[in-house]
Amino acid sequence: MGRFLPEIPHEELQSRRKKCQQRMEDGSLLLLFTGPRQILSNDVHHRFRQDSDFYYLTGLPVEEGILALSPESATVYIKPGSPEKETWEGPQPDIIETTEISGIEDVRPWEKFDEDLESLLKNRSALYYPYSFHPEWDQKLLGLASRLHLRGRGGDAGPGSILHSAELVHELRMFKSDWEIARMQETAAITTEAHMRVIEATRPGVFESELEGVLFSVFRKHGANEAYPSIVAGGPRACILHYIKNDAELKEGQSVLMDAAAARNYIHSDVTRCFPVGKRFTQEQRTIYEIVLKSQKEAVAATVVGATMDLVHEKAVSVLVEGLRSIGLLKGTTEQILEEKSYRRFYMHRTGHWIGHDVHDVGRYYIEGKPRHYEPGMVTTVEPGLYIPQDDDIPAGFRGIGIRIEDDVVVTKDGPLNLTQSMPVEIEQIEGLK
Ligand SMILES: [Mn+2]
Repeated sequence: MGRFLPEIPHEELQSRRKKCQQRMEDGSLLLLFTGPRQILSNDVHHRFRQDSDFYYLTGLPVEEGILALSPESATVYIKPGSPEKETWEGPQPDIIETTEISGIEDVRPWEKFDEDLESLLKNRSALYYPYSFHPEWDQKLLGLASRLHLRGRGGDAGPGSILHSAELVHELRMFKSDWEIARMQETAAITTEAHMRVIEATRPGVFESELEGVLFSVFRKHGANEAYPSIVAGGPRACILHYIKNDAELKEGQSVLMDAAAARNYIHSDVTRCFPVGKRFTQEQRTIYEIVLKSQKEAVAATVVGATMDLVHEKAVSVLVEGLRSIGLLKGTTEQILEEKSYRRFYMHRTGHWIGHDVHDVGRYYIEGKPRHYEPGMVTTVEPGLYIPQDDDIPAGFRGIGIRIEDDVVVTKDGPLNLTQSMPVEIEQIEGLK
């Protein structure tokens, strides 16, 4: 093996491509493109982030590549590196290395794509591609497809229909293989280690940014990166759902909401834990924490074959509502509260989302307008929370408390498999780390 270690075994990639090919219409073609490099500022780019669909089917890190998949064949076009590019950016896979990484035998240089394009599109029953994602490809593909139709007298035609590649690839990506679940377990373990290091390092006077640095050092130690911008929110900032400034000083008596997780080779975790800045939660923080924990446990237990995202959400909401009624923050009957949705003052987001090669993973949540039933191999987050506003009608001790507890759960035929179950979640466990 040469300069590149494949990140995904060939058998795994081949099984994904085969499943994709079996879902394609006879005589159709799928085209996928690498993601464009994003600019950070001026002429400096972000770290390259591969297109998830392209990576899922090829395992290739190349910045300029095209996958052409028909029900019978797979071809990859790549721009091999030049000595000059390699001086600046290091080794780029050549034709042979591209085969070694992807297991795809037919690898061609980028320039060949323009030559091949007409024969690739001609007389196809359908073309699947991520339309309106790359305007330059839209122009090229739609332009040629339409010219082929105009030349119909010669006996040829363009693709009969154009379908979004999501129809094919995203549906496959929803169902995780055993190999993917094992990788998700690894990122969950890295995430667990990072959270525990942060909880140990938290004390009054520490800044949120320092804790973010602790997370990052654990992620990088394991060759991972942050799966999304980490949220390290002390005190009332926990009620800002997408707080990512992470620049404030932590004070005794506050709790921290940390929504942060690792991703490695485009396999993501998404985990939230809450912990006190000092040694112990306050009584009010503890009260809110216990309500959210009960809700989260029941929602995880409800993540079973045949359930739906909506059912799990309703389960989580019902426990939160009972808890808020018991401490007087919500008044009225449960039915009224659910009917009027007055709980949304304290719980305004959904309870879960798919997770995988994207942190908010692809795949439909509804089929023909109805919530989709859980099937084995689907992976979802379960993340109820409560966010108590700093309003005059709220008892002082509860104002500004924000608690969310989030784990990643695999639906299996034997019940929910919580990938982050080894992470401390009970109050005693969390306070025990301090
Ligand atoms: Mn999440």
